[in-house]
Amino acid sequence: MFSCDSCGLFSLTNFIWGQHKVVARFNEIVTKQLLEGALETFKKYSVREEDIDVVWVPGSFEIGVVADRLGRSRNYHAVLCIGAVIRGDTSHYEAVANTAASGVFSAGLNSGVPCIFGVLTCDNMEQALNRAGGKSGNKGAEAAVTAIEMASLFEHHLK
Ligand code: INI
Repeated sequence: MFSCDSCGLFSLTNFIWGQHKVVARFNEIVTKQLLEGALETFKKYSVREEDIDVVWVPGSFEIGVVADRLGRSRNYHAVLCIGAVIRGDTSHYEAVANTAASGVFSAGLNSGVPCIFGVLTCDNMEQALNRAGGKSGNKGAEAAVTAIEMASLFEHHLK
C-alpha cells in the first residue's frame, strides 16, 4: 500500500487519491447539487472522505487562481472545479464563463495537476438545475468521473 507522509494520501485499490474541489458560491443552489453529485460519485468509487477537501470561492471567476494554487501545493492528484454561470441581461456572463474556462485550463497546464472543468454555463436557472441532478443528470458527478480517470492516468501511466 502506498502512503505519502508529506501529503497524507493513501492508496485505495489501484488508485492513489487526493482530491480537491473548488466550488463557487455564486448560484449556490446549483453548485451545492453539483458538489453533492461529485461527492456521491467519489464515494461510489471508494475515494475516502478524508482524502477529499472542499474549498469555497465567491464565484466562478475566482476558481482558476485557487485551482492553480492547490495544484502547485503537490498535495492533490486532481482538482475538480465546480461552478454555475448563468446568462443574464448583460455580457458579464461571457466574461465570467470565459475566465472560468481559461482559468481552469491554465491551472492544469501550469500546475501539472489535472484540473477538471465542472462549471456549468447555462442560459437560465432551469437549464442549470436540470444539469445539477435534474432531468439531464448531474454534471458534478460526471466531472468527478473525469477527475478519477485523469488522476489515474497521471498516477499510473504518465510518471
Ligand atoms: N459567478 C458565477 O459563478 N456565476 C455567475 O453566473 C456569475 N454572474 O452571472 O455574474 C458570477 N459572477 C461573479 C463572479 O464569478 C465573481 O465572483 C465576481 O465578478 C467578483 O470577481
